[in-house]
Amino acid sequence: MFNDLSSRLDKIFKNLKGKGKLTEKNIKDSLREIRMALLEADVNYKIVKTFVKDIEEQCLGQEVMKSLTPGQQVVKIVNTELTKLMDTGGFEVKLHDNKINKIMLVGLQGSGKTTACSKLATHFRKQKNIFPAMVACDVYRPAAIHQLEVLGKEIGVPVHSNLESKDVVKIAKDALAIANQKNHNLVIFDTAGRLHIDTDMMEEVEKLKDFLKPDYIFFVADAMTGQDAVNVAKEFHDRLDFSGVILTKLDGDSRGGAALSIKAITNKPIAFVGVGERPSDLEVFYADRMASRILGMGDILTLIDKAESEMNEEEAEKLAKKLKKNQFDLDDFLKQLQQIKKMGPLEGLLKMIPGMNSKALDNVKMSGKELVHIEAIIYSMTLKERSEPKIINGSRRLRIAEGSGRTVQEVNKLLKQFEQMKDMIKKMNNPKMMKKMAKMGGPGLPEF
Ligand SMILES: Nc1nc2c(ncn2[C@@H]2O[C@H](COP(=O)(O)OP(=O)(O)O)[C@@H](O)[C@H]2O)c(=O)[nH]1
Ligand SMILES: [Mg+2]
Repeated sequence: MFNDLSSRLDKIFKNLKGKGKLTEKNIKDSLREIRMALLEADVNYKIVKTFVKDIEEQCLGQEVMKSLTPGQQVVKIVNTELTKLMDTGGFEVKLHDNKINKIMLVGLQGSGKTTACSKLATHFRKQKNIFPAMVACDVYRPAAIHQLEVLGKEIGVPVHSNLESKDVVKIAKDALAIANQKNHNLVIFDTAGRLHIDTDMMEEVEKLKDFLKPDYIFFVADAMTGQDAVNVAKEFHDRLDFSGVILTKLDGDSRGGAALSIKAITNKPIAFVGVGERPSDLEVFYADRMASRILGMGDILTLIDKAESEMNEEEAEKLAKKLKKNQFDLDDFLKQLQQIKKMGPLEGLLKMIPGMNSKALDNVKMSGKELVHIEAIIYSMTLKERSEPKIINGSRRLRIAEGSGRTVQEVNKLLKQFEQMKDMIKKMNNPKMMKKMAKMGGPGLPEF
């Protein structure tokens, strides 16, 4: 995500690192480079101009903080300003379980609307008492209707569609009646996009909006299209006054321009970001976290959020208790690994941990295959061995290795890693931290 921009900013800050104090000259030099970096990231030039001016004023007016080096000071200022650039002061989707909440998605063709429907359904379904359904209002392409139906099947969320009709208002009306009958309290409407802004399309979505009076309209924008996405956002905003933006394809090599310009141009927040093609690849957007991600500070909070929503609260509590009493056993260890697996590709998660640059990542890469091996080893143990790993002597190790089709060395390695993890747990006794860690998959991700 925003790799070019991140590495350019990193270089600028590294250059400042060697400087004893901030002078007007080194600030000016850095600002010139920040300006270039942002322009190259396809950020709107007017936004860049104001941004750089704000930073300059702050840098020059800064009291020299004893605790920070000049480089750190600039990073801090840039971080704050980047956050401001994307922040609209908190945005939250509030759903009510005693009415039908209506969400409508709009945007150009290929921006990711249909995928986003399934992502939102997956996301909100995790909330207690929310039962989503989806509606295919992209009526011009049978393939689009089919796509939503396939996604619906995949995630187990019903889809209302009507291949015979081109009347989106009628389809929406029918869908609401069915939702009412079947007690669905969240209905997400997929709409048709075009390759470019087009009067017919706009009129249709306006008509649908007038009928539905949706609780939220999200404009779905493809981050890869940079400034174009922002221009289109403005036109959609002028016509529809949408509530927020879902910025998709941030997992690709996008330059960052869209993310950094959309709020300034529309004054509407980015509500969610799409980070992959799967229904689970959606993250709530937080300006401060995105800023620190851009600055390569990782995004530990997103990681925790992700883990929290994947792991049920009760399990986490139970584990936290066990960790506290130092009763963590191999079964828990296995559960943690499976948890990690469920959360998605490990690398993606590891990247969110501050300090995990690509080099560090190479050292801790654990492929899905290795996880499968570990599972096999633990499954080959008896229940007693799992809860009391101390009893696993030489002959037991041999038996486990044979049973799991792995080597004794691998069994030894696993037991050693488990001991290390336990050791770390022992050293930690902050209950709050414990709970967080438990949710995250143990005290730090195990190194393999
Ligand atoms: N990598 C990636 N691909 C995405 C994301 N969101 C959507 N896509 C892909 O983009 C293409 C267009 O998405 P679709 O939902 O059909 O767009 P629509 O025309 O707006 O409905 C599909 O191939 C999706 O799999 C995302 O966040 N990341
Ligand atoms: Mg579509």
